[in-house]
Amino acid sequence: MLSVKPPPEQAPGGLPPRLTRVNEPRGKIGIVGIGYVGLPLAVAFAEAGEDVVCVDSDTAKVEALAAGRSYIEDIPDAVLAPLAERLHPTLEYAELASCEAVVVCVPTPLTNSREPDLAFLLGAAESIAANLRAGQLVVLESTTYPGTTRERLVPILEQSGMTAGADFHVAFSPERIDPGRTDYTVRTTPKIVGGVNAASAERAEALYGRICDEVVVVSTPESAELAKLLENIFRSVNIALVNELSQLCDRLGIDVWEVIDAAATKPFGFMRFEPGPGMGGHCLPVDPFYLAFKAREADFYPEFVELAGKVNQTQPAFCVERVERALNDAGKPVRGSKVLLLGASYKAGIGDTRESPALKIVRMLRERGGEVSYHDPHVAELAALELRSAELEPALAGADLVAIVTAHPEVDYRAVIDSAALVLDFRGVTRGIDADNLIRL
Ligand code: SAJ
Repeated sequence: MLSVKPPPEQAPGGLPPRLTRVNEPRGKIGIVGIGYVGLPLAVAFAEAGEDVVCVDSDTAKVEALAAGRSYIEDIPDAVLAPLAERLHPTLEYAELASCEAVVVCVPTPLTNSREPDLAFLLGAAESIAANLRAGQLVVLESTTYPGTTRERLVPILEQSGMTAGADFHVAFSPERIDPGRTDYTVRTTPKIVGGVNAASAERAEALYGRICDEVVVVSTPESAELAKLLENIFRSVNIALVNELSQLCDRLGIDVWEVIDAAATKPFGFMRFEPGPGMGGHCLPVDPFYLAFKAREADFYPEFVELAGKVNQTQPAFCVERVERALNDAGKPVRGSKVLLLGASYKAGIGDTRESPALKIVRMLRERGGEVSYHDPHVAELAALELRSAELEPALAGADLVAIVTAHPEVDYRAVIDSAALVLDFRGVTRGIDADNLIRL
């Protein structure tokens, strides 16, 4: 737990004392970007008794939050209702002037040429700088490459004429929001902080100590930035390994699921990852490119990391090849065949379709003349593909092939197998079931 330090001495001339102590006067907490990272954080601070200024450039989000309506699947309206007094959604950055700390949770996507796109971050930094007050702490939570906080954010904030680490404080603290996860929360997930100096780290430690059971202080923002990338790239590399293994097992005629189940019986030294139709979401497919970008600046080529990205990118095509072969074995070409995809979101239990492999599979099957539909209890429509989620029973009956792309827990897969002509399971959710019309990845 955090140590409480004695109150600071007064600096000469009545100005707020230069920042050397953690327990600065308590003002509001500012959150910039109230999306899937910012909103859970705002809720955590409000539940801890803080007044939270929630800034976003999306009028719809600000209006929804002002009306107590959530737009994040993991945060039901009932959670927001008791916090209405404490959450202050606004489009106005000027309201951050009353905050003791400002936490930045804006998107850090990729450009079309798969380079880091810091536009949202740099834009937010400009607006924060224009309203920056002495004594404030600014924390960046958006996932990014090491050096962003010190090399990109600080110079913009210092346009205020103040000095980072002296007149105001800056730290990086990676978000660890895992959509759909319930066993860990913002409070119970250890929070890493790295300050531009020791005083900034102390401030950030004190801030998160109000909402997190454990705060882990690292020596620099760069270490914190890279730790986040490592966490996610560790997953993308291991997912690539088992995806590649699934392609090899297909060649060798070995059941990849049996292999992984067997390996996972080892009580030490092995961590289970599962092959599938590919890797989606807004983090794992993106983060390796942030690392590679920074590495190239240092004339370093992280081939391992980039290779994992390439392997995961090939998995949707491998799944389409499996559909082609399964239909062919049933004497049907893809052209004109009705293919129903079960699950469109990028992973089970959520409705997020960003970078979902299902989108690529729909496009590739359509290119081959397939008539593709989907059913997903979490995704009502795929507007870009002009598709709406089909009613399950009639869709199962009418399909030549049903492919399980995302295995939502609320679907009865035994019933799917009983009522479909042919089922191809890309997620291994039918393990333990043997049926003539069932094929697994
Ligand atoms: N996937 C597999 N096989 C596996 C595990 C995942 O194919 O064994 C696929 C999933 O189906 C999905 C993709 O990978 O398409 C990513 O899913 P995920 O659950 O691994 O990751 P995210 O993107 O939903 O969330 C990750 C989490 N990172 C870690 O657990 C280290 C989350 O905690 C982060 O906060 C989040 O990234 C983020 O925002 O960075």
